[in-house]
Amino acid sequence: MSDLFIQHHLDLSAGLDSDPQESAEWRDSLRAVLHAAGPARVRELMDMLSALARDPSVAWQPARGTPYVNSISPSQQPEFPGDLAIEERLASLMRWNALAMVVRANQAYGELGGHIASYASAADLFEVGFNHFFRAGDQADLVLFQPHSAPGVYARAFLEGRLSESDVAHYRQEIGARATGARGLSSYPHPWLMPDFWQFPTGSMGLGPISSIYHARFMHYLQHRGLLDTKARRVWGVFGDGEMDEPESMSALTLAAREKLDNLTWVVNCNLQRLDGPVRGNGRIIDELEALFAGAGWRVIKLVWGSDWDGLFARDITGALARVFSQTVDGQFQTFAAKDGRYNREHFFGQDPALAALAQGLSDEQIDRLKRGGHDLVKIHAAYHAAAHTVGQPTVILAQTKKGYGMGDAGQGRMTTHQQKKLERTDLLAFRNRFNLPLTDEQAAALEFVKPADDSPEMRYLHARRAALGGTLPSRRRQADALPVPPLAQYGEFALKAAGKEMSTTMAFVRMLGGLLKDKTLGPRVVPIVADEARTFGMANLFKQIGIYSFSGQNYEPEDIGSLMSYREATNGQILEEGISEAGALSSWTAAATSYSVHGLPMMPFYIYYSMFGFQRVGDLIWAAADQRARGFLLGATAGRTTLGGEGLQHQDGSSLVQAAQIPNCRAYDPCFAGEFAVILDHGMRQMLEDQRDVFYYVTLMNENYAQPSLPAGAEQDVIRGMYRWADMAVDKPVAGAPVRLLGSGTILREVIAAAELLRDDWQIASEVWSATSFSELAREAREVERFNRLHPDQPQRQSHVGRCLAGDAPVVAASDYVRAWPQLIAGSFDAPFTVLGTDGFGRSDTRAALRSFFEVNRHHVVLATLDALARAGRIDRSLCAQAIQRYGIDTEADASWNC
Ligand SMILES: Cc1ncc(C[n+]2csc(CCOP(=O)(O)OP(=O)(O)O)c2C)c(N)n1
Repeated sequence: MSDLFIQHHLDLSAGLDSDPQESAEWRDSLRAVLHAAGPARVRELMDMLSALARDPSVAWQPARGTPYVNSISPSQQPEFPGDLAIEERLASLMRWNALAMVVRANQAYGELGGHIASYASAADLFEVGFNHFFRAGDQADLVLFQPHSAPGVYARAFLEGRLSESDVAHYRQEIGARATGARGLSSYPHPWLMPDFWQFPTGSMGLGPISSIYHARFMHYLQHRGLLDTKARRVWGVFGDGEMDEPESMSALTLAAREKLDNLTWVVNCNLQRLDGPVRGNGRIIDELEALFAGAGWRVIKLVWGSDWDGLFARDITGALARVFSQTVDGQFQTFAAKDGRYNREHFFGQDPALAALAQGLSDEQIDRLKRGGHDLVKIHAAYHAAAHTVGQPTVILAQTKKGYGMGDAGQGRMTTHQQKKLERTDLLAFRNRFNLPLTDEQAAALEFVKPADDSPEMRYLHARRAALGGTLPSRRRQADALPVPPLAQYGEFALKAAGKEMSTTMAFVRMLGGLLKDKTLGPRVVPIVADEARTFGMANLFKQIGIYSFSGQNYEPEDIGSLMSYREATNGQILEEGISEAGALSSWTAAATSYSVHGLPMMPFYIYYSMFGFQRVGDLIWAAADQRARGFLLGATAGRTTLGGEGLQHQDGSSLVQAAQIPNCRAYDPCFAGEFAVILDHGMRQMLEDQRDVFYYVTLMNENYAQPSLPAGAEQDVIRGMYRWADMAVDKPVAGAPVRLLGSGTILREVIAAAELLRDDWQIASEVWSATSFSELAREAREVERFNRLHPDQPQRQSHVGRCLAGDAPVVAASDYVRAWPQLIAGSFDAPFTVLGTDGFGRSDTRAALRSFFEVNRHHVVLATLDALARAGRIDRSLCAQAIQRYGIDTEADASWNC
């Protein structure tokens, strides 16, 4: 037991001790046990005593938090296994090249932006990982980097020879770089933009942290299901202390501890600052995070002070340091970081005579150079080493650093440092001096990149360390072995040839999923994911059949054990039941959907959820998954504003498809019939698993039961393209000339079909009925065709699928269960007049029929809209509209408050 801890205790209890002599006896006894029997015995005794003290009559509670010192004492530090001097030189080179990259880009184009100060604070944390821990190759670790420290990662890749000088000179110039033959470097980690390099998109704060937890969990899942040996691999995440404020960062901490994710280490770079100012100016972020993480069940390693402080602590027999630290808030620590040695002597050490005495042997320069823990390679190594050897718990390392470390007056600890991206000549020279960089004044002022000769000790060391750790990183695998998809007939025949059988598309999906799970090759790779809605979607039978994944199996007898559908958790369970966490479920989905790349093992995740709680709720996570080139299915169940009757405003989804359409590699579909869904499912799996396309699918599923027709012969290709001709409603003597064209999507197709029948029977108007399975796919192709035609006026003009289907001037009327913007995606892609009905506005709770009438998307409104379109086109007399209003009892003064 260190004197420091005892002193800290004495400080805290000073004046509160009712019997100091008795206290001293207890303290001495404990100390004696420690010396005689060691720490394990102390822990035993403490466990026993604290159990006794927790008796309700005593009501003892442990104090939260530990002193503001390192969790690992000098005596516990393993010997540093590297060459400290070389590593420090390398870290200095990384710092310089990263800084030069940002400043150069901004000298050339002031608008490019970039960050220097964050990596300046994180460089040592990154470097120890790169030199000693982050493994690459077959047993690669997963490393998530703080996004705005990307220049540091590029700087390393430059020294490693993976990026050329021209590449790093084109930081944030991805488009311009092409003309020069260089590779432009993306601002932040974006696998979409640098698919061989970045693995994990972390640019949106909070998503890296939550994602890292679910990646670590998914590695356990693969291990426990016997699919892949991931035992030796770890997940490392280096994040900011400000980033910990994001709800996503914190939301899965308990899951990580509950699932004993000892393959997970977070390094939180506590530079005490975020963008605008201090993270906790009036408190201490390290204390706050310590309590949070420890409370959630993580091992917390505080890495607060560097080795230079060890001697000060050893000499500090009065405990003055711990006392002063306990009274110093982060805002003040930041000021100390921004000021020089002289100021710190006066204002930090000068606070207490005992401290002033401690500082007496130090020059101002030495005081200035006293390192915080996160800048000390030896201490960082000790912390990482401890984390990597922790069993049964995830670990967080809370590393105290200085933001803008080494930037001197230009940035260290400054309020404005986050956005500092231009440095004056004097600042550059000062930085050069501070880190002993081999640059002349002119070279430094010209921001020359530094790369030592290949046979220099630094470069040989750098390469040797990476070779020992399996290769370079980050490095992303683009493809994996193709996974064969079973023939659709094997599991989807019932849907293709439904012949009027009544079911919902959700039921059809669940049945197809059951079939896929039985396939010997694909079955084990299927990952069904739910966020506490499996019963809602009729999937409860899967609980027993394939089990719910639980790393600890099932240690209780489920209440429904006798039933066919009993709740079954199992170590090798296949379903990921994420509880009520859409963010968690989406993160799991992403882990599975990128397994082909991260693990070389393609998986096929199906995350089925309340569609309203998808793009709207976790849209940014979906965007990041898209960036990460995820491959899998998102199934927006209970879809549609009027199809999920009853549930009302918060639940009824009228917009997901439009949001999905904005994601470039998302293929969004709104099928009405089970047969259409089957074709989309088959096509999607082939695209992703066999052809290895970096796309994912969003498909709506309905909870409405209706008769499912067989899919018309030969419709498959057009289902995928986005529309196919469902039926022709012919009339002997049509009153409006050529048939009008009616488009329906999702369940509203059924209203459109009914409207076509009314047009035929009541108005002798012929129509073509088209099932529009995907307005976004139609629009995507139409855009491509339009662009080609515009840019190639001298070549034969092309025609898009939608242009072909809707050629001519027959009016087109479209209706869906989504906002008008969904069908309007194809507006402009054909010449005929276009009328769109949709469900814009807030939802209401009522029956489907009432809702469809209210939102004016039912068959009567489709008929009226068609008559109106024909009248506007001069094909029929306008009086027919009034007749229709009367005939169908349409309330012309109805509440239209949906259009608020
Ligand atoms: C969701 C989201 N919100 C805001 C930002 C903009 N942003 C980038 S870095 C940053 C501050 C980060 O502070 P911290 O996590 O403490 O890291 P530091 O740069 O201090 O190391 C902010 C607000 C972002 N990238 N993502």
